[in-house]
Amino acid sequence: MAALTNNKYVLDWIDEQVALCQPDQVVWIDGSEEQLNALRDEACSTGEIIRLNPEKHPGCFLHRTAINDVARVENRTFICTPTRKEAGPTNNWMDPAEMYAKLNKLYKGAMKGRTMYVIPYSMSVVGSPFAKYGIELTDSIYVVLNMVIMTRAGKQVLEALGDSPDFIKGLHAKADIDEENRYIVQFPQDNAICSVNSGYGGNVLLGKKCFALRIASYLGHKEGWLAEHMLILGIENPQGEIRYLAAAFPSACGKTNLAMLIPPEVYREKGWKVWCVGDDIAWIRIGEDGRLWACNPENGFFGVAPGTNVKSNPNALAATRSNTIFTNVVLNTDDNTVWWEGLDKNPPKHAINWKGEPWDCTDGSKGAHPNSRFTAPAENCPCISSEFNNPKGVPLSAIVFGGRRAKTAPLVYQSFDWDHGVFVGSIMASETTAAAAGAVGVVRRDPMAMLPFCGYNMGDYWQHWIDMGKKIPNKPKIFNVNWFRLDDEGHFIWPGFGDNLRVLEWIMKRCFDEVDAVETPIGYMPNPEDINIDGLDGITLDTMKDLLSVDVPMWKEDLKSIKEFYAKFDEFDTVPAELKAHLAGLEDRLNKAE
Ligand code: GTP
Ligand code: SPV
Ligand code: MN
Repeated sequence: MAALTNNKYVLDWIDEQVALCQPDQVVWIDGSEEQLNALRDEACSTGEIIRLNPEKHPGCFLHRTAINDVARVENRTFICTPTRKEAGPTNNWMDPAEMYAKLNKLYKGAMKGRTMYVIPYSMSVVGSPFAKYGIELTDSIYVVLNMVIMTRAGKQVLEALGDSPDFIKGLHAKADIDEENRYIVQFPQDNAICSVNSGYGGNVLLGKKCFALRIASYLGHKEGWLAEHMLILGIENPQGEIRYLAAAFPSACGKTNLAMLIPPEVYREKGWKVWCVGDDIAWIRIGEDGRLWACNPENGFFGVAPGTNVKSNPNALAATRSNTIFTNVVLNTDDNTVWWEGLDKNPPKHAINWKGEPWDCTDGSKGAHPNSRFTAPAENCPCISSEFNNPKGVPLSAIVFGGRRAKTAPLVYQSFDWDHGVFVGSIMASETTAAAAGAVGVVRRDPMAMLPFCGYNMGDYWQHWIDMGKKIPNKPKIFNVNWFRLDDEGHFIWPGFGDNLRVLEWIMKRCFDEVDAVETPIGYMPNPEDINIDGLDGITLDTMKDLLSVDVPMWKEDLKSIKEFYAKFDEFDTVPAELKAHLAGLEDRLNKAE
């Protein structure tokens, strides 16, 4: 097939990868429906994807990954910089030359008998000054079909790139889906990403975590902006004013749900609305007006399926009705539709589980994988923001950090100032989830929800946040939230989901000086009566007092683990002095509070 560009940097690089991987043919993805339909048909004929019920799910497909390949693999993800210091203590590191040698052995001949697809794609709106371009080479039609949903992909990207060398090179080969030889590797200095032996989501959709977070965070550090694991949403109040915030929660901790929330009835009646700008990634720059502006570089949602239902997230559900790819959910063989745990209380009687086996919903096993996902076009979402396609993004009034903590972290608190907010982000901790391979439910430090996604030394990243603060005349205020506090019986105390707007309302009021707060050792907290609990069943002022309490002994326990975490950086001495001072300040205030 003829190349879709004359760009010699692109052509030379592809020639090299073709010589290495030895595909039978090379197919350029132009983005046309005609070409995509042909690929869908081909993938259906080989069983790679299954076409779902065209009435109930027009344009939708199901895909099952290999059972050893269902989540990101953090222990096999590397940042290959010339020195280990540049990657820092929280990333796996290998010398670039050594890693290339290892990878080249795995790529050699890996596409024999297969087709190499060339996917030109753009993160953010094609042609805008804020867009960045990538080319992903892959031997997976599933990857092609996901990338055209998740990014702006096709020949218009090559036209916008022209003859520039400024693009991110991504090479993905499924090879043998061998977990022992699975590698997800970023080479920030080379603008290059290599992925081999996986066919799952974040490991292979290279525009997402690999480019838009790991490589982009490295570029942001060099160029003076931020690439963050954040949702972006707008809250429209009854006066019709829209105020925006961005929020970083670790994987499977509620970004998609918060980004699309439907206000509780008592709010809806008054005219409150929430608009979704993004659900996973934010690129944040300082605007000419001195505020921070955030845009979502993606074009779709790669969302967690389990738990998504008409009540928890009707907007996400609506977004998945058409032109969506489902991965690792249950197939209902009676009507060719999909199901997952938490969708409704009627699991299908005749079904195939995520592993491709006949599934009896009464046998106690899960039908869908806990990290099963939907890939849905952003334009399908009923609450998509009118600013979604504005490459400048939206101005931020607040930045919110949050994690999944059964104890310790209160429902919400506000940092004293920007630097303290950076400290609050740096000490974030959360229980691990099924989004990454490994144990689930273990508390770990996950600064700014970027532990698996920061493309350089995390200490330098914190310093970059501190330095950014000095350059932003109109800084957003910084908060921390926790929707996941448990009672003694192990139930969530806070109802969460749409009701989280009640907390966001307080946050926005703080940003516009419309409500007072109480000063505590950890930050400013709401007066319990200042969170609106109208219309909430079973939540009283006492519940709010409990959710908003600071347990000093527990925080002192946490201090130990924060210190241990910071100590990891001693080797390179990259923890900013500002953060060390804030740690000492927190300890001091906790001591005085006893
Ligand atoms: P990634 O796509 O992995 O980055 O995840 P995410 O941060 O977008 O998480 P998502 O919104 O998909 O939520 C993950 C899980 O948390 C789902 O099972 C949700 O049902 C659950 N969840 C989300 N919001 C809340 C909440 O407010 N309260 C409770 N209790 N659970 C929630
Ligand atoms: C996450 O794990 O944070 C995700 C899913 O958003 S993945 O694309 O697999 O990284
Ligand atoms: Mn994510």
